[in-house]
Amino acid sequence: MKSILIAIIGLFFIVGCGKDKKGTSDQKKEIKTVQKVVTSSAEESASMAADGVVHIEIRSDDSMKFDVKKIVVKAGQKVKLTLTHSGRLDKRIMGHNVVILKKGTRLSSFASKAAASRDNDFIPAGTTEVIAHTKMIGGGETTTVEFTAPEAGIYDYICSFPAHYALMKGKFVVE
Ligand SMILES: [Cu+2]
Repeated sequence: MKSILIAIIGLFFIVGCGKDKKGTSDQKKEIKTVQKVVTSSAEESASMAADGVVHIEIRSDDSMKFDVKKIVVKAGQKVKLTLTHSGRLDKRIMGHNVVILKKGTRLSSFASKAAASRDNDFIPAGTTEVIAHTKMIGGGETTTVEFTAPEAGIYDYICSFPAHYALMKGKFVVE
């Protein structure tokens, strides 16, 4: 599964490179970065602050990826999740958010409902499938959401911008 994912992302990256005229050394550097993100799937960035709130930082840019693929917290813990978009593209073109979904939610069906909800920041109106979500942001923006971690289990998180969830997803693990 992991090797397939690397292949897909690799392909995506090569296609992306073909479009611009960056130098070879630049390309090499970026490829390395992408591989690092994919191979370190256990990566997480949860740190406990003095106030007992767990701070999680997820970064994204103009490519469709999160730098964090797995987050581990404790049940009932207060979580402060910050998403940064360090790219340059507008949120109408390359918008990102983080949506943590309840257990049992089918990613493909949720994603298609979200894609049809442009008016509502790509969150289906009245949905009962979302535990927490940030707002949708574009390049240069940062957003934060605070919530309480649900009961123990493994939850999916995605970016709900149309078609992004195929690459922009991870596991939110509650112990
Ligand atoms: Cu996105």
